[in-house]
Amino acid sequence: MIIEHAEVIVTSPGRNFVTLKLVTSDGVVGYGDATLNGRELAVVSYLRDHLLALLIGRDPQRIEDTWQYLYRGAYWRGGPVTMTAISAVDVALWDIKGKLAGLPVYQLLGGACRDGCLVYAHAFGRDMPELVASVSAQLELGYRAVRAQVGVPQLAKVYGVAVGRETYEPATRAALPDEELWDAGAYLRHIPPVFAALRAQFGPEPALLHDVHHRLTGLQAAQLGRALEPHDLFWLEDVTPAENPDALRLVRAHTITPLAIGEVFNTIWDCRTILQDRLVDYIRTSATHAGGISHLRRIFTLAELSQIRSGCHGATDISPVGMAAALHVGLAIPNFGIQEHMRHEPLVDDVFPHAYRFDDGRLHPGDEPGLGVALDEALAARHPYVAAYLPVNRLGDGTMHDW
Ligand code: CS2
Ligand code: MG
Repeated sequence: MIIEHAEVIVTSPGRNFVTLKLVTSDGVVGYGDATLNGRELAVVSYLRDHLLALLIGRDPQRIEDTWQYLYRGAYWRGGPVTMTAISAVDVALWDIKGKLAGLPVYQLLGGACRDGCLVYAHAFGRDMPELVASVSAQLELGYRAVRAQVGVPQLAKVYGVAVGRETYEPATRAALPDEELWDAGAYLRHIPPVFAALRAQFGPEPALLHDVHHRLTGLQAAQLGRALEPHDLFWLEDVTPAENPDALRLVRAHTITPLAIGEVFNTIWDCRTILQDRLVDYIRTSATHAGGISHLRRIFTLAELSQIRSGCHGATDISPVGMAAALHVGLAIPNFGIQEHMRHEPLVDDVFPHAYRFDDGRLHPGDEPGLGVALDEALAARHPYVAAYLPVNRLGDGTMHDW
């Protein structure tokens, strides 16, 4: 049996998704998520112009060899575009292997270590009343963990808070990125009372998370972590830009607030220092951007040595294929922590019918052979790609900052 057909399907049911489809000579189909928010077409080209021809004729069951062939064979290695493309190939091959075995992928990974994967939902509000209502709504849906993002009075727009729409979708369909303004001082003054109010409202039970989204210096993050300690957050995410582990070292030295980082990491080598030096409590790498299922397992195994748990990225720009891959890994590893579950719009679920199900605050990947996700190609074709960019962030004096 060989890989006989390979194609990249780009669709935009409300937001852009890139999906790799592999078909074996026996007609078995495998899907991989190749979505890189704001830079989708770079991955499409990497796959279509450089990788697909290399896959035709290969044995689809040689997953690791294919991973190594594509990773070491490129010479130029790592980074989001290359690794998202390789991740999609890896996930599609695991999908095929599960279908060939008649087993869900998690069974191929050693079977379930838990009944389901604890997930966290997104809540946001421009102000406290809206945020409280949003957190309540997620708790009423059955979530036991909720990420809370809130507007900052001095800032017109802030990460994680939708303005003028029901759901938050950071990538805007426009010819140029949206520009946002950032004021760390205003943010640092505003956030601790917000979580004091959330704890007063909801008590100690719900797991509350917050995403700083790469914007603080080490010292600012240490100040925030320490100020939030009385409110017992499940985690504070991306407190500093992920590429600087020394900033995290400073944060670690000053606060016991749990830290999570890694959604922008693309290989185990990106994660190595922060895992070996225990600079975080959760690692957020995803199957879509960090080397697929094969590599995600390696990252979580290294994390396990430092008692660090998984906290996979699961925003709406991780497609249902990528979400399913994360859930199969999450069900099968001993050091699962939590899975982000930013729900897709119904139309996305129609384009990507899937077996994973929400129940009692957890997601289970289902027991269909492979990943348990399909792609309705006719419906996908009705929603062509639309150029979209993630916002950029500037300080008050115009200086570019991390978004
Ligand atoms: C965020 C994402 O979900 C998260 O934790 O960091 O919304 C992130 O901004 C997007 O995935 C970027 O495409
Ligand atoms: Mg994040």
